[in-house]
This record gives sequence, structure tokens and C-alpha cells, in this order.
Amino acid sequence: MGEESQKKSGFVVLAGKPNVGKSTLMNRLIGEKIAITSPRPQTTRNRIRTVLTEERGQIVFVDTPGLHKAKNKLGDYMMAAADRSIKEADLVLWLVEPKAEIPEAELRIAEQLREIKLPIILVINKIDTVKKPEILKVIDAYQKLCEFAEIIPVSAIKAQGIDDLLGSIFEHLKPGPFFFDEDELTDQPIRQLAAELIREKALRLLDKEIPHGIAVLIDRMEKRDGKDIYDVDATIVCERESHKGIIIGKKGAMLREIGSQARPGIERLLETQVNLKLWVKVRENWRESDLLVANFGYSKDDLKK
Ligand SMILES: Nc1nc2c(ncn2[C@@H]2O[C@H](COP(=O)(O)OP(=O)(O)OP(=O)(O)O)[C@@H](O)[C@H]2O)c(=O)[nH]1
Ligand SMILES: [Mg+2]
Repeated sequence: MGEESQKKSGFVVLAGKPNVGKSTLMNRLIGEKIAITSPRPQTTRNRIRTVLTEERGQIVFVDTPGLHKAKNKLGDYMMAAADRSIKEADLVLWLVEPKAEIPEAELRIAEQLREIKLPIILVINKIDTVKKPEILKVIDAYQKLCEFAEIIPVSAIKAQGIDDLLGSIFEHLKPGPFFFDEDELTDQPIRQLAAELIREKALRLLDKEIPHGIAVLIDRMEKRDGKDIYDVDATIVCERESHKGIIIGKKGAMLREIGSQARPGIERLLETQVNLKLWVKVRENWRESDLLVANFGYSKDDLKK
């Protein structure tokens, strides 16, 4: 754990509405895929820390669930995780989409952020989807809302503006000790990363109404005796019998597809071959149950302290 007094360090939280590209941007900033991403809002469910260590210092990025009105216990949990992460940060990256007509939800987030006395970098993401003059209008509109340490347009997907953003982050951090070993990349346990990879493929492959109701549990992750292969058993939990049928698909086709799309990522993670078996279970309204939400890996531990 290097302590280099002249080097910068700090916690930088990525906050914003669901689906604005927080997880995509965090992965881009660290150059590795850690957080799962999908076109569906509310993909990220817990706080995910990743670490970037370089010459200038060490940044701990904190990815958070998109800020929205919670509609169940899982939602409460997600918003508590986001709020807490924002309060504990040294610097906020507020991600927005390039829309000069500021959506209502963004106005509420601006209010929330104004109360927290932290420097905020406004990151206008997805600039690959608009023309330059439009970006200027967006900057103009947001400038009236809050005082920003800086405003930086980027495209997480096309890797535009990333160096500018990193430069600006380091500029606004103070010299300080490193919080993680230099070769550490994330605080997420391997089982959690594997479960998330499966959930990501399910999110991407399944019908609209199902993904929000699923959770993934790793039941077993074991190296086979004397062989370079891991056996991984996982359960996809859903809320209704009818959903179970859809997740399994005709003659098991959907479940097989989820498995075969998730396996390569898990193999990269474990650096070995993986034999992945998936199961589906119904737990009605689990998102409304404190106990089940906690059971499915959304532990409230880090919210208490
Ligand atoms: N065109 C474009 N799409 C992007 C960009 N960044 C992210 N996306 C897409 O936006 C969608 C949402 O991305 P995520 O990274 O999952 O968004 P998020 O803010 O983490 O969402 P939640 O976890 O639900 O809060 C995905 O389909 C991404 O591919 C970008 O720079 N340009
Ligand atoms: Mg996310």
C-alpha cells in the first residue's frame, strides 16, 4: 500500500439518472469491464468500487444505481446505496444525456446535489448521438442549474473526452494516501462479478417486464479435482411462474443462450474453463422483502456503519 504524499487520491462517485451511461463510463475510465451495463434502466443495483492507479495518483471510482423514485424494498436499498456513496465521495461526476431541454428528473437531482457541498464535474455523456452545436446548448442549460467545478462532454462508448475527464478529476483531487493496493481493480468478490455477468446477459436477452424482477445467486463455484476447470452452478430468481417459463424458453433454449453468453466472461474472470449450470426459481415479490433482498446479495451491511 504505497503512500506517496505528493500523489493525489480520492473517491469519485458516478451519479445520475438510470441509463445515462455511468457503468459504461466507469469501465472506460479504468479500461476494464467490471460493472455490467445494459440498455435497461436500473441495471446497477449496488455500489461498485473500482480503482485506477497511475503516475498522478489513485482514483477510487464508485459506480451507483441510477437515481430514481424507489418503488419497492430493492429500490429503497438501491437509493440508500447511491445516497451514501455520494455523501462519502470527494468529488462527484454527475452524468447527464445531451439534452438541452433538461428533463424533470434531472432538476430533482440538481437539487439533491446542490445540498452536498462537494465539487461536481458535469459529464455530458453520449455526445456521439448529437451534433456539436447541440452540446453547446446543453452546457448552457446546465450551467444555470448548479455551480460546476468543470463541464466535460464525453462519449463513453466511443472513448471521446476520456483523457480530458481524467485530467480534470486529478486536478480536483487533493494529495493523499492510496486506499487500495496498486494492482487492485475492484472491491467486488468474484462470485458477485460472476452473478452479475449472468444477470447482464439475462437483462439483455429477456422481455422488458422480466429483467427488473430477477436476481442471480451463485450456488457453487468449485475447481474440479486435478483439472483446470471450474464447476459453476447459479440460480436465476424471478417473481412469477410465467416468468420462469420465459426465462427457460422453448425446450430450455433461452436459459442455454443466457448461459452460453455469460460463460466466456466468467472464464475470463476465473482464468480457466468453466462448466456453467443455470437453474430458475420463483420467489414471489422478492423485491418487497427485506429478507430476500438481503439474501440475494443486496446486503445492507455497508449502509449501516
Ligand atoms: N450512444 C451511446 N450510448 C452509450 C454511451 N454510454 C453508454 N451508452 C449506452 O447507454 C445504455 C446504458 O448504459 P449503462 O452504463 O448501463 O448506464 P447506467 O447509467 O450505468 O445505468 P443504471 O445502472 O441503470 O443506472 C447502454 O445501452 C450503453 O451502451 C455513449 O457514450 N454513447
Ligand atoms: Mg449502471
